[in-house]
Amino acid sequence: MKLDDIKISRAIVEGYMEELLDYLDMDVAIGGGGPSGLTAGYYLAEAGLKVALFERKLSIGGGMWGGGMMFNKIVVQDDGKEILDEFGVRTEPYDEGYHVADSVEATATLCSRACKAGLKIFNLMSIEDVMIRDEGITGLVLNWSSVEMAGLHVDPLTVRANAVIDATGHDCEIVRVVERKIGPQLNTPDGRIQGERSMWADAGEAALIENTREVYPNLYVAGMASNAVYGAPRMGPIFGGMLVSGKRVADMIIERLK
Ligand code: 48F
Repeated sequence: MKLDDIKISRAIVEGYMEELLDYLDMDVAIGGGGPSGLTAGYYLAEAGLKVALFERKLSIGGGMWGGGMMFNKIVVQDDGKEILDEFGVRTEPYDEGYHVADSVEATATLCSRACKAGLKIFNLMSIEDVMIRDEGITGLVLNWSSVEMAGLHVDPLTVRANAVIDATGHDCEIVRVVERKIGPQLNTPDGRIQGERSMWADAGEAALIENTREVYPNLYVAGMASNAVYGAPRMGPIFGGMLVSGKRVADMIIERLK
């Protein structure tokens, strides 16, 4: 077969544009492709919802590839192991209630299973703003990460969603935009972002589940963004809470939208 370079270009441009057009309207838009965003995306897609995830970086997986200080292992507790089991990620028992997984296998598998479940991932896109209407958040404002990185003066485009998840990690970037735009109206004690506390695995993991919630109408937080918004500790390379938080936010949205 003789290859036609232009046909290859056409296949890529047509395929991408078709999907981008399709996802201008969706049920759920997720910001951030770390463990919590991927887990949420998997369960939402499994439930039959139309869901896309927007990730700033080239690679999906956020802070899970590097394990702890580049020792590429992650630790999960029993409830996190149950989720890894469902994904088909192998774990080794360590001590009672502690399980160890290879972070590369875990990250790659989460990404693969979420895509196969029907989650559409757009990488290399940065969320720079949200759409705010009377009823709450109604969508995301996106631009190419390369535009952001180069500091180019290029206007963004928008996508509409019935629910948005901030899974952007420690910086809780989506909630931060909302706070900046509308002032202290978040569902937190003083309406503002409370800020992440110093590392304490036990307290951080316990608080995370409680903190996985709707922080403003139609805007949910999951993963490390939850603890950053609600003023709870970070927890380092223990990932059970991230997975459970992703599942929890998915369950909350499924119950609401279905
Ligand atoms: O940081 P990240 O892995 O978030 P997570 O799911 O998991 C946290 C753990 O990795 C770890 C931890 C475990 O105890 O504390 O840190 O809460 O992934 C967040 C992803 O969001 C992307 C970012 O590139 C990363 O891949 N991201 C952040 N801001 C934006 C964004 C944005 N404005 N637009 C698009 N993507």
